[in-house]
Amino acid sequence: MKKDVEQKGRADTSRETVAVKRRAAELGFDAVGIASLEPNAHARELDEWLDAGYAGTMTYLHRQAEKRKDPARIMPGAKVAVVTLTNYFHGSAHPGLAPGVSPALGKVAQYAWSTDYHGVLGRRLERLATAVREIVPGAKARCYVDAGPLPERELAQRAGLGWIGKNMMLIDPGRGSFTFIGVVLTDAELAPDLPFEADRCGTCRACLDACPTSAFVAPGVLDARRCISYLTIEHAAEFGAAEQRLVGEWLFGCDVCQDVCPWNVKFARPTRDVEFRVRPEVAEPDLTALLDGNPESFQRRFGDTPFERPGVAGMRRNATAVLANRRRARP
Ligand code: B12
Ligand code: SF4
Ligand code: SF4
Repeated sequence: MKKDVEQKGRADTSRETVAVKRRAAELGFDAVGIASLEPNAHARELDEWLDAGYAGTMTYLHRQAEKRKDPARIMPGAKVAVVTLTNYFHGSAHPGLAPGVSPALGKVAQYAWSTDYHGVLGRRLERLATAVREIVPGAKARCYVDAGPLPERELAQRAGLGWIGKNMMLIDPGRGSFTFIGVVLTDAELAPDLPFEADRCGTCRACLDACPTSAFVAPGVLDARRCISYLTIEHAAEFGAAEQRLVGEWLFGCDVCQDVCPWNVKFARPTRDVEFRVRPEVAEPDLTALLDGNPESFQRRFGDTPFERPGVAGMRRNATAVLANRRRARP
């Protein structure tokens, strides 16, 4: 009798798991997997990374460390993470920025070329959480995208969605790494997938060699203080002279360690997701307009875009740096 109940439990679990995954596909997620929530096997790497000071001014990473190391503590009673990937690749990079075409335009990382993904994915994940509650009556479900104390890449690897490359990105073998990760934590008994154990980087080291600021201190170890993405988005202060030079041509974020990755070159395909349609005013913004630093016009133009994170002062700092670097580079 007990065996029957156990077997029925397993059958229901897999039926419910299939239903949740099907709903994720209907909602527009490109890939979905289920991760178990045992303590993070790479907790030591996180401690070493934080102790080395590589997080710079991102002090929230220190505060969140204990939960990141033990994701079951994030939501009381949570048993699994439903982990999703959403492709944001837009294909050919920066058409307007060919040399000499328009010196007044800024270079922006692809993930920021459209409306802020936190809002778009947040709404989709809310719908997925509602679906989990419907499919497993009585279940609790909470969603996270980028903002919570979750080890998102680690959970995606555990959910079988890809491996963590030498550039630290989660790489899906069929799509590359230009993807957002979004997570629903739940106490529903869904069946975990097998982790993605293979490391498909092999002997390649293209990302490590291409990084314009030599920000990788070792494969898979990034000193964020030298990373252009950190400097232009997260760094909470004005630039010193050395920092200003490090950002080079990049106004916001950086894609170099992804652009050179053979898994992106071969497998990344442009998204057809209408909610991630390219907005020219964020994909290639006018640098001189950012210099004026007017909070009202900034809010009107960029209030619903990723530029909100550094804000009007941060974007003015970045634009000043790019223009200074261009002046220096002129013969
Ligand atoms: C802080 C942060 C940053 C910082 C620090 C980046 C870094 N490499 O740590 C800065 C501002 C520099 C940054 C930049 C970018 N970021 Co960011 N960032 C985050 C954030 C909020 C936390 C990451 C973190 O905890 N870093 C600390 C390090 C130590 O932890 P970790 O990256 O999780 O690494 C773990 C694993 O590597 C594991 N580990 C170590 N060794 C091994 C070995 C094996 C075999 C395995 C399995 C695991 C493993 O241990 C580590 C600790 O748990 C996450 C969202 C989140 N909540 O996770 C987004 C996130 C990682 N960022 C993202 C993106 C898109 C970017 C950029 C591409 C944006 C851009 N174009 O400018 C760049 C990429 C730079 C790069 N090469 O990493 C995406 C990545 C999606 C993906 N497919 O991987 C995330 C997941 C946000 C999201 N929800 O989509 N980011
Ligand atoms: S995002 Fe740019 S600066 Fe940062 S590690 Fe990658 S290539 Fe280097
Ligand atoms: S560029 Fe090469 S080493 Fe770097 S993440 Fe891609 S496959 Fe791995």
